[in-house]
Parts: sequence; structure tokens; C-alpha cells
Amino acid sequence: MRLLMIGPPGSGKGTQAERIAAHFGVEHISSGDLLRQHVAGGTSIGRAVEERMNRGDLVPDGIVMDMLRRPVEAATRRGGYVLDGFPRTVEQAEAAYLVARELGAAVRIALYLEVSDRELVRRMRARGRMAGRADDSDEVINHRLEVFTERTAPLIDYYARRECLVRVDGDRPVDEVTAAAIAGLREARSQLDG
Ligand code: B4P
Repeated sequence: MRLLMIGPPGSGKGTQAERIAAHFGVEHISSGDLLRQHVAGGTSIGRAVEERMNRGDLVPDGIVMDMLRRPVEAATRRGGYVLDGFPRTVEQAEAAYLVARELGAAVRIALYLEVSDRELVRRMRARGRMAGRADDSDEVINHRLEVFTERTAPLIDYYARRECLVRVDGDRPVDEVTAAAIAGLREARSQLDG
């Protein structure tokens, strides 16, 4: 399985990607987690992206693409992946498609987690109190939602046109969202294979 997770900030991409990857026995790769590890480790990538992440802006496409290339290729060889947080823009999706096609590893399914703005804000505020993430302050949360609408939401149409989009109502308790996602993915896979 090669799956992309799309959703607004705080929609539960990380939460669900981990569970879906475990269910299908593939790797979970998170662009956000990898970037945060670079920031925490003070690497050159970390220093280049820290300010943008703290402001709630996307980091440059080239940095994300270079950072993900190796883990994605390795996971493809080992049977697949759930890629959470990438692509974030149509440009990233197009560039990734060209690379993946060369490797014979084009993605077949994208899962979109739909969650109301009100619930997104509630979750990110709660996470801000628990985990102290610099991008979970009120001002940055609003900016991240705007960035999603402008830059990432067009991906929903992009994948719907390619007939590989699975939509899941993410506005429910974690276990219910996981069950709906797995059911939707099984159906999509049987249609693709059938
Ligand atoms: P991400 O790490 O992708 O962060 P996110 O969108 O906030 O989180 P996610 O949707 O995974 O939510 P989570 O499961 O944690 O991105 C962070 C930053 O990295 C971006 O702003 C950008 O700067 C940069 N970045 C990443 N990828 C990039 C790319 N491709 N290009 C450019 N820049 C990129 O869930 C949120 C909270 O809700 C958690 O506390 C969770 O416990 C809770 N929760 C989850 N599901 C729930 C449910 N069903 N009910 C109640 N609570 C729930």
C-alpha cells in the first residue's frame, strides 16, 4: 500500500496514519515529525525551517522533497507506506508523481480527513497546552488554517479528478475515524484491483 494523508492542521493525520500503517503492515512517514526532529537536532535543515514552522508557514518544497526521498524509497522497497503531511501543495504532488513514476511507485490512494474549523481549533489549543508546540498558539493556528485553504485544499480536487480520493469524516472519536478510514481504504483497493 502507498497512501497519502491529506487534512487540515490538527485533523488527526498523524494520529490516524500511525494506526492505518500498523493495520496494513506498512511504514508511517510524517513530514512534520521529520522536520520537527531536524529542528530539535539543530541540523542545517532544522535551522532553515524553524522560523517558518513556528509562524505556521509551509517550508520550501525542495527541502521537503529532498528530506523525504530516501525514507520513501526505502519504505517502497519494504512494501509501502502511509505518508502523512505530504504533499501540501499541488506543486509538491506533481513533482512527487514524476519521481514516483520513474521508480514504478506512483501513489494510488489519497485519504482526506474532513474536520470542522471549530473542532480543529479546539484540538490544536488542547495540544498546545499538552505538548507545547510553538505552532499551536491562537494566532499561528488561524494562519495555518488559511495556509491550508489557500495552498493545500486544491489537492482535494487534484486527487478526486484522478479518482483515487477516499474522504473520511474526521470529526468523530479516534477509533471511529480509524474504522471508517480502514473500511474506505479496503473498498478503494478492491475497486482499483478489480
Ligand atoms: P504536521 O506535523 O503535518 O502537523 P498537523 O497538521 O498540525 O497535525 P496532524 O493533522 O498530524 O494532527 P494530529 O494527529 O497531531 O505539520 C506541521 C508543520 O510542518 C506545518 O505547519 C509546516 O510548516 C511543516 N510541514 C509539514 N509537511 C510539510 C510539507 N509537505 N510541505 C511544507 N511544509 C510542511 O492531531 C492533532 C491533535 O488532535 C492531537 O493532539 C491529537 O491527539 C488530537 N486528535 C486527533 N484525532 C482526534 C479525534 N478524532 N478526536 C479528538 N482529538 C483528536
